[in-house]
Amino acid sequence: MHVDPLEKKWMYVVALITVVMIASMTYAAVVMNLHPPSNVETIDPKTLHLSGEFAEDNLGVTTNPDGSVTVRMVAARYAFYPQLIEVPANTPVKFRITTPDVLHGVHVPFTNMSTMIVPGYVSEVNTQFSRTGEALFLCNEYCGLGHDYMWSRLRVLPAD
Ligand SMILES: [Cu+2]
Repeated sequence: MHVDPLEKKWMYVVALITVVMIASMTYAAVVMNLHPPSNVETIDPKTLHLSGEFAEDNLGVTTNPDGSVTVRMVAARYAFYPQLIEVPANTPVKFRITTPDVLHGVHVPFTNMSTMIVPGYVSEVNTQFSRTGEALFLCNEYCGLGHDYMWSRLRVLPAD
């Protein structure tokens, strides 16, 4: 089979790009331990606000016996509840977020805190914030007409 030399060159370029991409993904997964959040835990979106972990009284920041922090939140059109989260810096933080209505997302700019929030599932993200100060907690999945106004605040306080 005849392959044009120019075409052959581009085949090598494409093969090289593919190898570089697969190598960088493998490096990120194995060496840097970067994985997409993958927590398969289901919840009934129709009743989550009535009782259990995501009832209104249980939302917010809880300090665990080992000093780490768990944050429980509900994302609903068009806000995150609670509206202000205060967490200590340099402390492991576990976010547990769910939604009673449609697909949402959450993203805190300049950090690795980012996940999708899918109805029927509990999204869980483990992270840690090193910089103190205030950041925005933004919805990054289009969820309806009020999506642009869907955000709350995250305040990172000095650890002591
Ligand atoms: Cu949204």
